[in-house]
Amino acid sequence: MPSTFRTTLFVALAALLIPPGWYMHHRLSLFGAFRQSFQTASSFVSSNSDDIFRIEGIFQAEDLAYHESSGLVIVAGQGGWESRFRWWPAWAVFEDPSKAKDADGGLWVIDPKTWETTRLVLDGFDVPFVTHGLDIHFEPSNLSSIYIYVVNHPPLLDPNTHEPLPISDSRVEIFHLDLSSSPLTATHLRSVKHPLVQTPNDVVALSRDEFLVTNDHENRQGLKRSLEDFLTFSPNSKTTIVRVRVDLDDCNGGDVRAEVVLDGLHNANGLHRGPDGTILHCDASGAVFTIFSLTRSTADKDDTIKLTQLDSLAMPNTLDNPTYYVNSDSTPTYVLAGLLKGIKLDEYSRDPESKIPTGVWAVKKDQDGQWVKKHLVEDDGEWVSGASVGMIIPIEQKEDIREAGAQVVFEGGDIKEGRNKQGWLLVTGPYSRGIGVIKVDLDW
Ligand SMILES: [Ca+2]
Repeated sequence: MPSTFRTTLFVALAALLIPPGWYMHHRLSLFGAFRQSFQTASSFVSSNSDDIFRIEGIFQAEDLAYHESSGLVIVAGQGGWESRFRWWPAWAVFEDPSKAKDADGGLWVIDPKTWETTRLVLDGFDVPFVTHGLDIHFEPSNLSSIYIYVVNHPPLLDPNTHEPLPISDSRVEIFHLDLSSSPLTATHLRSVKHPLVQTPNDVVALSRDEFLVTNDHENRQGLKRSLEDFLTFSPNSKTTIVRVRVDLDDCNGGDVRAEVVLDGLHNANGLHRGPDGTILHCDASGAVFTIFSLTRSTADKDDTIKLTQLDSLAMPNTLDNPTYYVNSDSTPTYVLAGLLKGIKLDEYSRDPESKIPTGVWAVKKDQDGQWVKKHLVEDDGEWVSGASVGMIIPIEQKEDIREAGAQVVFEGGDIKEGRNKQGWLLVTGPYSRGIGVIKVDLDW
C-alpha cells in the first residue's frame, strides 16, 4: 500500500472517528460517567456545625422562589416520600399512576431569619399535586399578595372509569397567597393546560396573567427520550419556551392563549428572572447556561415577545434551575445546581434509598468579561440528593459584622464593612429529603 494512500486513509478515518469519539467522551463526562468519588457538603464549611444543616419536612422540592419584600422563601414540594419513585413523569417514571395521590404535594414558606417552615392551606384544590418548577409574582402596590405558579404532573384520568392512567396530564397551577391570612392560605385560581405545554418543567411569571414555561422533551419516555438527552445536535422543535396568557379575573376560566417563543432548544429546563429584565435558562443534559434578553413589540395588534441570546456558558455537569444574586460590587452572580452522576438517572429515580451526588456552582464575569466559576458546594447525596436549584440569601451586613466580631464602620450612615460577604445557600432537588442550608462566602 503506497504511503500516501495509507496517510490519506488514516486522516480520513481519523476525521470520521475523532469528532464522534470526542463528543461521546464529552457528553459522558457531563453525565459523570468517569467520576467515582464525591466530596461531602460538610467539607465546605469550617468546624462550625451551625453553618450547615437541613430543613426537614419538605420532600423532593424542585425549585425555590424568594419574595424580597417579606424575606420569605416559597417552596413547592411533597409531604410523602415513596410515591415519587413510582410516579414522576419529569424523570420518565410512570410505573404506578395511582401513587400520585400519595405524593401529598404542597406549598410551604420558609423564614430564613428563623428557618421555621409553614405549610400553606390549599383552598379549592383537590387534585394530585406532583410538584416541579415554580415562580411567584407580586405587585408593588400590594406586597402581601403573591401569585404562585407551579408545574404539576398528575396522571391523566380514564374518562370512563376515572382511574389514573400511566400518562401525565401536566399543567401549571396558579394560586394566590395572602400573607395576612391566618392560617396562611393559598387559594387555587386555576389549572392551565394547553396543547403547546406537553412536558412542562419550569415557569417564570412575566405578569399576573402571563408566564413563560419550558417543555423539556419531545418524548416522554423510552430510547428516543434518552437519545434526546444525549444528542444535542438534533434539537427538536417541541423542546420549547412557550408564552402562556390567561385572564385570572375571568370567573369562568376563560381561554388559555399560548405561543412558542423559542423552539429548536435542547432539553429546555430551568427558567428564572435575571438582572435587568433578562431571562435565565439552562439546557439540562447539555449543561449550557444561557442568558436571554426579553423584548416586547406592540407594533402589531397583539403584542409579541422575543427572546434573544445575550450570553452562554458551558458547564462541566448537568444543570437544572438557575438563580442569581447581586453582590455589593453590583456584579450579578449566577447560581447553577446540577447532578454529578446524571448517567445513573434511571437507577436513582426508582430507588427510594438513592443518594444522588450533587454540585452547585457560582459563576460571574470578571473585569475582563471572562466567565469565572466557583464550586460553592459538592455533596455525595447524603445532605441533599439530586440538587436542581441553589439560591443565595445574603446575610444582612449587621448580622455579618456581629458574627464576625469585626469593628463596625459607618460611612454616610451605611455600614460598609462586611457587606454581603457571606450568604446562606439553599439547595434542594426532586429527590432531596429536605432543603439543605449552608453558609458560603460571597466575597470572591
Ligand atoms: Ca427544572
